[in-house]
Order: sequence, then C-alpha cells, then structure tokens
Amino acid sequence: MVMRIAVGQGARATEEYLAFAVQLGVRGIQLNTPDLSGEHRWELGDLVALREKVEARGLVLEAIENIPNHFYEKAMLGKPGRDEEIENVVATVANMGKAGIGLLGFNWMPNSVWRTDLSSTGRGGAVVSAFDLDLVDERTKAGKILVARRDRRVEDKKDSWSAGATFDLGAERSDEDMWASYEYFVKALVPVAAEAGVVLALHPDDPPVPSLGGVARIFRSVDALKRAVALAPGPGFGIELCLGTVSEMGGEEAVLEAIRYLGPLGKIAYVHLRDVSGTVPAFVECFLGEGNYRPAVVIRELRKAGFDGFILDDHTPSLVGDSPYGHRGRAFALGYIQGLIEMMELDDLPAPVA
Ligand SMILES: [Mn+2]
Repeated sequence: MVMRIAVGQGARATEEYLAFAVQLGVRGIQLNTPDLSGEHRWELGDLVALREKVEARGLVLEAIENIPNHFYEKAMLGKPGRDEEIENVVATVANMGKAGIGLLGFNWMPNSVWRTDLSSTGRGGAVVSAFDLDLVDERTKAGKILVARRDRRVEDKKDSWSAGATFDLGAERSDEDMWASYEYFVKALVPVAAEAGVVLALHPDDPPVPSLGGVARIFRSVDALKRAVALAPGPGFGIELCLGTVSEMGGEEAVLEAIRYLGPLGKIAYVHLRDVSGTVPAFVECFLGEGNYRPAVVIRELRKAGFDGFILDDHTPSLVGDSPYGHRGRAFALGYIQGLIEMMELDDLPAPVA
C-alpha cells in the first residue's frame, strides 16, 4: 500500500461516521474500542458484521484500536486470573484474523491516558487538553484528574473522559513488575497473532511519565519502544506510533529517532499524527504546525523510512462550533496531512517538461 490517511477514533461505525470518511475521500477507517457484545472477548460473527458494514460503504476497516481495558486488566497488573484473560484475548485475536481484520492497536496503561485539563485555551480560543505533572497530586486529591475511559467508549468527548483520580487498581506496580507482566502477555499472544494474520500494535504511554497513580508507565521513551520490538520478533507485532506521545517525550528529535529506527524494520504499524507544545513534565495539545515538530519534515521522514501504512489525526483541538467528535478539527488535520503527502509524492514524478 501507499502512505495514506484514515478517519479514526470513533467507537461506532455509524452512518454519520462512515459518511464523514467517504466525504473526506479516505480509503478506510479505524474504530477505537467498538461496542461489540461480549463481556470478556469479541466473537467472530460480530467482527465480520462490523467489517461488512464498513465495506458496504466502500471503505476498508484499517484497524481496531484497543480492546476494553477490563479484557486484560489483570494481565497488565500481573494479577491472578490473568491466564483466563489471556485465553480470551487470544480467542479475540484469532477471531479478528478469521474476520479479516488484520490490525489491533493496544496499550499497556492499566490506568489509561491522563490529562490535568481538558479545556485549556489554544490558538484563537480553540479548546485543547493539557497535562502538567506538578498538578497531578493536587488534582488527584481533588478528584479533578481526567482519565480517558477505555470501556464502552462513547462518541461524546465529554463522556469519554472520567473525572476523578485513579482507577482502583489495588496495588503499586514498579517498572520491573510492568515489564514482567508485559513480557508474559506478548509471549503468549504475539505468536498467535502472527498465525492469525493479525498485527498487534503497541501505543506508547500517554503521558510518558515514570508513573501515575502508583503504576509505572514503562513505554515512556523511544528506547522502551525499541525494547518492545526486540521482545516480540516476527510479523505479529508492531508499534502504533503515536507521534503526539513521542513528541511529549522529546519533541522533534525523539519523533525522528523513532521513525528512523522503527521504519526500516517495518515496525511502524500505523501512525497517530498530532502534536503538543512542550515535553513532559508539562505539555499542551495544539494544531499541527505550531507544536514541537515540523509536520512536513516528519511526513518526509516517514516516507524515507519506508512507511506505507495509514495515518490518523488521533486528537485535535476543538474549533469554534465543533462537534463532540471534533469534525472540524479533524477535517483540518486530515486535509493538512493529505496535502503534505501529495506534495511529497511529487518527488516520484518525472520533472515536468518545460
Ligand atoms: Mn495516540
């Protein structure tokens, strides 16, 4: 395939979501934590029906991102009962393969994505989210930490975040604990994924700080992503390369390092192309082109590194009059990325005859 954009981060293949994708002219969509039935695993029939619904609109289901957190929370925390969870995740991945859905994004954040502010003011009054590690303790105590809900994610942005401290996870977890539980999980799962024709794609930890709520966040550096690739060789594993999160780690330098390392190995499964201003411990989300990295440089680097998958906008600032899904902000970001890709593809064409 060629480098391309996709519409993503919706939870349901609604007619509106599919129409938006068709109108933007994308090849396909991604769905984040679709609300399929099943308390512990996803079934083949539901997955086939989902893919067919998308294809009936002339689109491709490029990927599913995230199974519900509770499908593998014990596995992430190394708790008793994890083997049963892993069996169900194995069954889910096998079903995805049989259903012809070849890419599953996942993450190793049992207490999810955190922000300290969801209504920070961006360019021209656009609404953006922000994180400041210095505020975490105080906001946690006041019940004002915003945690992205990973279960039954809903379209309304407001409802996709829960206010209020941490999940009750029962115990603290060190870096060593989280690496050990992670290794146990991927060693069981990645061979099954490879066999099923599914790529498991790991999202880095957002925000990439050493720990939150007592739980270590191990995927907080480009080196950690390299270690993840080394741990799971073969076609069943890749990185869901969230350049927003990598920018939070170390700005453009970290973003280029990740692309240059992972791209030639064929380990960039797909890309989240968004940016922030500032790096951990504090950052604010922003429009493309006003953040830590130069989007045109990054797109060019993705191409040089041999990336030929899809790119989505991930998060975007809320523009004036925007919808809960963020149609206006997303349309701007996707058009911006599409323009850069087309500009770069000019390099493939013969020079125009004068
Ligand atoms: Mn992301």
